[in-house]
Amino acid sequence: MDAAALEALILDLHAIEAVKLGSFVLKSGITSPIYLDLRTLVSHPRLLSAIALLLHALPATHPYDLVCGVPYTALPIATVLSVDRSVPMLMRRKEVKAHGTAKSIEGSFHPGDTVLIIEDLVTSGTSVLETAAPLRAEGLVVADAVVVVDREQGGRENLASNGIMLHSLMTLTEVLAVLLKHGKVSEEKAEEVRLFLNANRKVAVPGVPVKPKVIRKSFEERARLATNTMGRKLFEVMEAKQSNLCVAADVGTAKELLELAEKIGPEICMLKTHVDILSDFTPDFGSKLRSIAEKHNFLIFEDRKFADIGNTVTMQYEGGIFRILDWADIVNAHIVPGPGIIDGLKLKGLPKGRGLLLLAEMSSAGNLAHGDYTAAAVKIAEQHSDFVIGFISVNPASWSAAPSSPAFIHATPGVQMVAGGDALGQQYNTPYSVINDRGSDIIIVGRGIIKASDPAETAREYRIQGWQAYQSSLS
Ligand code: S5P
Repeated sequence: MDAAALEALILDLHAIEAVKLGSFVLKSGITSPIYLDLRTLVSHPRLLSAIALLLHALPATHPYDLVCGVPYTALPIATVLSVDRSVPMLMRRKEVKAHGTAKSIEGSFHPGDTVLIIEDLVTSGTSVLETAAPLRAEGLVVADAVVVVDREQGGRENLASNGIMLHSLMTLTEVLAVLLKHGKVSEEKAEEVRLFLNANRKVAVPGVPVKPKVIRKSFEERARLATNTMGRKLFEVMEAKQSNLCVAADVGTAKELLELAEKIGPEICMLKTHVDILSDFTPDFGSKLRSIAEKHNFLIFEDRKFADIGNTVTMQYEGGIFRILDWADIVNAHIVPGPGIIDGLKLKGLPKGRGLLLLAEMSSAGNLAHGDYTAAAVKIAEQHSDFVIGFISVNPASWSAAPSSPAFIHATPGVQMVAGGDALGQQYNTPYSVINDRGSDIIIVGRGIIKASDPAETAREYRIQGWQAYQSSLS
């Protein structure tokens, strides 16, 4: 497509409000200055048809027998292309029916046929991979994907490392340049979008060599240095499952939490709970969760954030309706009350082989946990290394007083594939940056996974990225 045609197409997309600039809260809670929504194309048949034909004209590396749109937005685009160019189509079901034939791919094909994947937008490439997986499972060949807009957030590299070449009609940078040229966006807003894009460029590039800022010992070596049994076990689980992913299971009911744990269990080293947000909590919750944890070999971290005097926390840890001590392998505490809080928790937890994480930093904007406060957390941890296994950290590479023992583990919340923040002060960094630039060990991911359309597949993506980042930082 020549420059004039591309310009006209971008202006058409802007005119039908498929490209919007402002401040948008995405499903995962993140705030983005730009929003692309190509679902609106179905109301504009001429544009829809033009786009389908342009996608067909993109040069695929392999000749293809079939096309398959990524559900749902790309389905009409794929359908128009299929009908207009007489290429048979396949449909991938997003929800596989439990009854009937339970097929995830609809349509006729022969194993060995090549399929072109059609998509509206590519960010990290996850949704293209979600469609490629069941096609490949049927013996089909997937070598190329065509997309209307490449958001340039790692999708191209991510797909390439999975054997799929991405071909796009336009990139987000091109969209921005055309809108700026025609006065559809202010220079100020354009700069905001550029900053957002730059912050997210390093997203999702498994397989691509990265240069880490932090070099560390392996989890295996560190397991041998651990003085607390739960700390050692955590390192061992991470090695065994090749996972440094902890999922924050912030769902409203125990029923949902247990279902989620069962689904994502194979991908995680640890499941983080907030038991006090479960509306249907019953005393058997702990034993149910423990049996899932044993089955999938992950640890349970109750994010209770104890913050009271030693005597009170002993009761909060052991008693009440939640009886956290009975089922949580790991809990965490603020150090605001001073070392007495550690003594209290240790009194109950150590005889049961439990471990404690100290909140040395926080991920929320404007929090007060930095500098001397973080240094104090390190000091307290070192004085209680029999029970304290590590920290909730955000940027441990920047600490002036780093812990002397590599046995301490760093777990970091505020992680999504796209950097940014939510409307209530949460701040996100990417798995790459958390592990490689900031020197953490474990990524804690909540809404990035639990709000995804396929939490299990998304957890797998985060696990792979987190683990590859770790591997590239080994000494
Ligand atoms: O500083 C912190 C400490 C914690 S433990 N910031 C956090 O966000 N957390 C927790 O991590 C928070 O309570 C939530 O359960 C999770 C982040 O969830 P997300 O949905 O923003 O990924």
